[in-house]
Amino acid sequence: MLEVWSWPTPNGHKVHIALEELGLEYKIIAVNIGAGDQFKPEFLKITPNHRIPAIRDSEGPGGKPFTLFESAAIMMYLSEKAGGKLIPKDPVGRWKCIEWMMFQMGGVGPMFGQWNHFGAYAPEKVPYAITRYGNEVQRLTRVLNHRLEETEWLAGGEYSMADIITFPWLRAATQKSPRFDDRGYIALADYPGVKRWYDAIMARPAVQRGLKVLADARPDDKITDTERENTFGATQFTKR
Ligand SMILES: N[C@@H](CCC(=O)N[C@@H](CS)C(=O)NCC(=O)O)C(=O)O
Repeated sequence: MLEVWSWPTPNGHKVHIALEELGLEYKIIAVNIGAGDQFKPEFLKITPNHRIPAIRDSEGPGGKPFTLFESAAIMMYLSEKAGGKLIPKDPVGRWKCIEWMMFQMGGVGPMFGQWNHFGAYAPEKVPYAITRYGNEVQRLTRVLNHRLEETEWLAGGEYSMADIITFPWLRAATQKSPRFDDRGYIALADYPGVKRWYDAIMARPAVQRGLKVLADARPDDKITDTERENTFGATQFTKR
């Protein structure tokens, strides 16, 4: 049994999409991070970092129970479990896939995340932070655009985990939602390479299925005081 502890945020979506693309069976356990579920002892047994996504595989390496956190590590593990699907086999493609996965983990995720934070979640507006992270979002999207004007997919000629891990962040930066109306959006029309890639990913049935996982669990609304406290307030620093 593969248990996936998750919530419908970009970091959750990437794993939901990967699971649907790989055709693995899994059980979703909702961790409502706005309500503080991430601090429950049963979740902290799976990840010491109280962040989604995290998994527990009752048939891990050596047939033994195994836990894993950090979305990129989870996606590599799932690929291996499915016989190596979605990470290219040839060395160039494989390393390019890992390169762009790291670019997401070290660049796109943290910078887009801070833009969301200061643009939509922070209790007061800090213009410097909104400009700083907004500029980084534009810069990183230009980097992706350069790549996607040269190659069909981020790893090169084939769709891979590198595309799946990056796509949900672009979706959150472009799709209209009351949550992000004050922050603003990036326009895909300004990035033709990214737009072609984005539309091709969005059209995949497994992606549509992945986006539906837990979709009704989280209102698409502005952040509440309770959510703000649990995800960014003192609770964060007193529980760990
Ligand atoms: N680097 C981590 C980031 C995970 C992460 O930031 N998850 C957020 C949701 S998108 C979370 O669980 N936040 C809960 C909290 O901050 O307590 C990954 O890629 O898995």
